[in-house]
Amino acid sequence: VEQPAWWTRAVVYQVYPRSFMDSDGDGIGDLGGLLLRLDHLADLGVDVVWLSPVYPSPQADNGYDISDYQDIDPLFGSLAQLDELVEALHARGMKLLMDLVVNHTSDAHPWFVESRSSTDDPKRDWYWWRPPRGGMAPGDPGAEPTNWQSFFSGPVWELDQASGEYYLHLFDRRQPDLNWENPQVRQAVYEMMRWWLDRGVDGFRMDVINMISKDLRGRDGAEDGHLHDGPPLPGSALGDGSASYLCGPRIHEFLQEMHREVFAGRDGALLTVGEMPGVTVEQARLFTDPARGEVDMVFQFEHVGLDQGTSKWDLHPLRLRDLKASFNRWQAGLADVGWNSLYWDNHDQPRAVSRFGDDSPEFRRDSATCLATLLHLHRGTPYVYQGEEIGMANFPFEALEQFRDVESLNHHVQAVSAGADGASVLAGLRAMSRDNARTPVQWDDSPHAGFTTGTPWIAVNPDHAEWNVAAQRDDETSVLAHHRRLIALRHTDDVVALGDFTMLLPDHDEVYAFTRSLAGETLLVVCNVGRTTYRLAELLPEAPAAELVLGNLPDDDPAELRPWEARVLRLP
Ligand code: TEU
Repeated sequence: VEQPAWWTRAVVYQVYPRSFMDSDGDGIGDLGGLLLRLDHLADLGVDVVWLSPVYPSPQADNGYDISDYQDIDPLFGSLAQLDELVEALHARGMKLLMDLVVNHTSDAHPWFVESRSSTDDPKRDWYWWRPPRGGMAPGDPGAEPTNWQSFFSGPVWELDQASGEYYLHLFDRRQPDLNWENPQVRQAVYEMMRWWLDRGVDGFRMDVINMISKDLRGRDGAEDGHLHDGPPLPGSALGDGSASYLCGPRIHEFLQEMHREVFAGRDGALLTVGEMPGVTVEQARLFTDPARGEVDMVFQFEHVGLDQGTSKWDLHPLRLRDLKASFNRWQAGLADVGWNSLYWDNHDQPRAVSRFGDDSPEFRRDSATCLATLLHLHRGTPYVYQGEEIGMANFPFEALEQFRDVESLNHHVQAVSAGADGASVLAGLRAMSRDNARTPVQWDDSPHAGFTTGTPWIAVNPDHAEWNVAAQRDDETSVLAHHRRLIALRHTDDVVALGDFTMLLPDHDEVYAFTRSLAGETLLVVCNVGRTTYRLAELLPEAPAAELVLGNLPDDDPAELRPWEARVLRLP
């Protein structure tokens, strides 16, 4: 019998370096700061650190616009410090995942600078260049080769005046997309990846990796024929091109090639996770089937889309039964083949306690620990995003000047110029802006929360006086202590790591319950995702008599399930 992979019992912690810890007083977090805080991670018990990009970058998208894949931006430190980080993490039994952003580069990357320099430059074909739409002049309204809207508002095509051609950028115009059809591009990426692995890093989180294969052929199959327009997007003059670039025709071929060229022969101790917006369960089974040699697990986006309407700014209340149906489908779909990653938060999502929990003073601690229990007890590898372990909440944004994120700022410009009312655009930003996740980690109650001695690049949440690491470190009832226990439980309990998943009470509007079973042992997990008190026996007759393995509230009445209470019980 084959041993389950090491990462089936691992927990990953994501560091967004700009907001984690600043060591030099410039107000921006750095590697020196991360090195100072490794004890926090060791104390939490996490196994892997995923580090968001620290490479040289103009920082148009906080480092997701890379201008050199094989160095460290002086803003964050040096290669020597990166080596020091690898060594220090390994010494503590932790691994390091680098962020691999190879769907696009920065427009300042030498590859793009060369590519744009002339239409016959050898690197011209490393990016997606196209002439204006048939018969139109460069720059004419609507002359973009397709009608696709970019993730960060506006068209995905940017005109280069010098050549009269457009280049493709699915994200910001300063993030041109690499052309993976060109084998030289792929080899250059693989070589860079091997260089990092040789340096001692333990794997990669792969940014929007399901977008690297694109179909830009026209309807008649000709490259320069009429390209595919997408269906119109609600409230926009532009269209949805995702059918042409999400999980495109060669995506599995490219990932298998990458696996052969980069990971083959050294996979065992490594970890790969592919970030895949729009991926379906059926596709994820293929991506994560170990026999196919693609990636170990994927980030899917279904559960973080359930509280949205036609766009991420169009808010809808989450219905718990939809969340259960979604998780249940992913648990079942990747049960016999493949593996799930589990997350509420990352640097692109608002804070879970504010979004899915209840960040009012009365229920903030309890809802943060309830959500954590719910997530960590599923089958899959849990990801903890910096600050989540202390219940950090959304920022009380009041004015546009407080935002930093390119996505938020572009959206505001676009929405207001399209006639939307400023106050309602701001309300959407307040709830959904990625900046909610990007305010500095709250280490203590000092003026800048112990994050920096300078002026932080984005404001520290005013709630840091109460909500901070120092206040929770020695408090066994804290959100932090609860995360420590959940992580330890996954390390010690085979049922948590490997047990089968069965959803219970699928239609209940407030209680989320399931079992995990392995070799005759069963854990029952019951979480009250709301403010009502329930008689436990009326929900799950076997629960009151079961042994409590872990709970998030003081255990004074086993018969009752109180607001935001979560219990992990062992059935006899
Ligand atoms: O994000 C990809 C992505 O599609 C989203 O999470 C995106 O940020 C969100 O949907 C916008 O509404 C990845 C990175 O995680 C993100 O930080 C980068 O900005 C993006 O790719 C481009 O590299």
